[in-house]
Amino acid sequence: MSTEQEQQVTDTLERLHAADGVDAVEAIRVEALGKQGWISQLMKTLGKMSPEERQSEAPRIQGLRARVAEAVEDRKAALEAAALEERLASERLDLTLPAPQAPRGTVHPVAQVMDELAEIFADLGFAVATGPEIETDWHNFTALNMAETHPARAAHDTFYFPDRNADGYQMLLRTHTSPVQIRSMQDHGAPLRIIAPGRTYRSDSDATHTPMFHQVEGLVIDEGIHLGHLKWTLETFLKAFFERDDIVLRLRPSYFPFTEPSVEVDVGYATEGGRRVVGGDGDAPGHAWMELLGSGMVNRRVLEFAGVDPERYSGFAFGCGIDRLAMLKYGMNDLRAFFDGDARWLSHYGFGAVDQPTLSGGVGAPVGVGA
Ligand code: 2NL
Repeated sequence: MSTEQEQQVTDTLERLHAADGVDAVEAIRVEALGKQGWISQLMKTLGKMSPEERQSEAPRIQGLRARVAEAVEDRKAALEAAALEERLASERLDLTLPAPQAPRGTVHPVAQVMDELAEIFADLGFAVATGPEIETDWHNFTALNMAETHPARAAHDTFYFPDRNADGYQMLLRTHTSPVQIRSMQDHGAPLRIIAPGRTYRSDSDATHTPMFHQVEGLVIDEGIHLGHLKWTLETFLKAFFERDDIVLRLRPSYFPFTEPSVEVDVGYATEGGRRVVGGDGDAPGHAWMELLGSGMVNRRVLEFAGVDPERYSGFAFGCGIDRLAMLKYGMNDLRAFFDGDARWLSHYGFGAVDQPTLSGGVGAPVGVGA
């Protein structure tokens, strides 16, 4: 009887050893140790034995059961370990594989042009000045010698806030960045060389006007500043900005309340494949003139308003749309697309996330030299 049982245990252990999967091991376990299994049946026979017989048989049968149970667990563990080994060997993680590209933003053309302006004018000794977009009517109009009756002050041209500030000034969204220059003169006095780029607002909206747009103004105050300084500075700036040496300017007399005399500046351009390309004499065949910016010698009344002595100092100033500069340099034709926030337009016209200003070698470098 016990030799037969020993044989059965040996068989079971051999079959367990040969079992090639967890399912096969489980089937063998049920055959031996399950409710109807042969070892479980043997256990039941203990109940029918005499106490003496049970005392000698019970440890033996429990021994059989323990050997089989242990063999089942060992085989299961061995098979699971082998399966894990196989997975580890086949599922290799290649850490040298390039990671998927994270989505990257791009530099907006307006931001790019602002960077370029800062770069060019830094070479000419200008600092970048900034100031509030919500202004008083004094800084935005009065200090710029704009009469109480000036049409630009009209409510249909300017965005006004309903309440006045603590000093009784009417508040508005600045219509140009000139108030930044007024504040700079008040804070720092003369001499001064600054550009003031930033957002400006006018109650205007059509194909060529957006209610928010970007402007850059420049201001130089020192002793002996004259119109020649203005012309040279604008010429040098435009040559660097458009990266061409053949920029030709035409200065026309004009009128602004804040400058006297006032000068409208045109630039010569050619039309190539339906695109305006800046450069060349506007009077040359196939060329024309385009109005690019307004400028002039700072009106002495503006210097007085800003606390600068007009007997000692003179200065020039200019103002220009940044959006317009971007359109001309990068061949964009629809101003409204600038502020639609359409990512497809940006990926077409935008610049890399870490783009540098495209200027070749700074002001004074020969055209075409540099990065
Ligand atoms: C234009 C013309 C201009 C100025 C802006 C200015 C600023 C101060 C004093 C005097 Cl603080 N002038 N700025 C001067 C002339 C023209 O802008 O057509 N802008 C788009």
